Amino acid sequence: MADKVKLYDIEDEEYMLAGNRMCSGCGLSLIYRIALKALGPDTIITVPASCLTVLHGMQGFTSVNKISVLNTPFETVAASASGIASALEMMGKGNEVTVVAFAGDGGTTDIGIQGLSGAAERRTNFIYACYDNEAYMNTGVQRSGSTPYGSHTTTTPINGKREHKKNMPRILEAHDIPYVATSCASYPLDIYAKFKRAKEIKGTKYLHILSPCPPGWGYSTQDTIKIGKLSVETGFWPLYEIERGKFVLSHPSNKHLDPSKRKPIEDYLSVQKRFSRLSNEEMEEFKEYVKNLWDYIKKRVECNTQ
Ligand SMILES: Cc1ncc(C[n+]2csc(CCOP(=O)(O)OP(=O)(O)O)c2C)c(N)n1
Ligand code: SF4
Ligand SMILES: [Mg+2]
Repeated sequence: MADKVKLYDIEDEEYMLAGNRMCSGCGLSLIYRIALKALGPDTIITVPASCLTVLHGMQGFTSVNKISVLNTPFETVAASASGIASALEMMGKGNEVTVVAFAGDGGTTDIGIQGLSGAAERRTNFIYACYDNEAYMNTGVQRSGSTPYGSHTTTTPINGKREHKKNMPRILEAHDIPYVATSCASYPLDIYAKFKRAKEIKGTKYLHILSPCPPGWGYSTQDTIKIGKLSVETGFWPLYEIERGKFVLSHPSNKHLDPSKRKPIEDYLSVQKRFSRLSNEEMEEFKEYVKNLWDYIKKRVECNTQ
């Protein structure tokens, strides 16, 4: 499992330069800055079409420093990372360079899932990181497989999305890979620790990081950290690691096995415009979703102690 990280453990070196084209308050900017510090310069990253491409900018004007990045077609981020990982193995550099595919939720849960599944099944030695802003944000907030129930997007404008979020970490765990973890932009130490751990393990590692997005979710730019924390504190987005089948809740989610320690889900939903038209019945549906999620987690945690 990931080692506990303190603020002074985080690298001073900045791989993301000041000034980029992301919206102010973007959760992805925070995630990427911390992830690059954990990964270091001996890293090659593949990035599909997404807000992350915008962060990188164009050759000659890029905001990312010292780390090699390859922009790939939307559906090929895992396939291109697989090719790079194979080439490095053949050159005898498989242990020297970390290969990372870094993609949005659309590029992961929908359009890139086939390539990701194939790479995981082939035991490709790479980290796949999905930053999840819960819609196709770069093209104007279209619904993805990872958009939550009830959320209004430009393709679910009348009643909001009718289905719950696809549980991608569970899908990846079913591939029997050595490391799966969740995190959130509001917890930089957690992000850092989990990238560091993923880097140490050979084989396919999958990180799924919730990434609040002010324009897509409908809140003020200064509230990104607060909203991300509410996702965790209400139990909507549990933080955990699964290393070689062992499921461990991360701080601060470990206390949320007790439902009385979770904040009401309304605290999270009511501060975002995308959920502003939820009916009472839909709110109940959300509560049921969180309850089911935690019933499952409880079983997983109990399995570890048997
Ligand atoms: C094959 C293909 N289809 C559609 C697009 C248009 N496109 C570019 S970015 C994007 C949205 C990506 O969504 P996501 O992966 O969730 O990343 P985000 O933009 O939210 O960061 C889309 C649909 C494309 N570039 N290529
Ligand atoms: S649309 Fe959302 S994810 Fe994209 S740059 Fe803006 S805040 Fe970040
Ligand atoms: Mg997205």
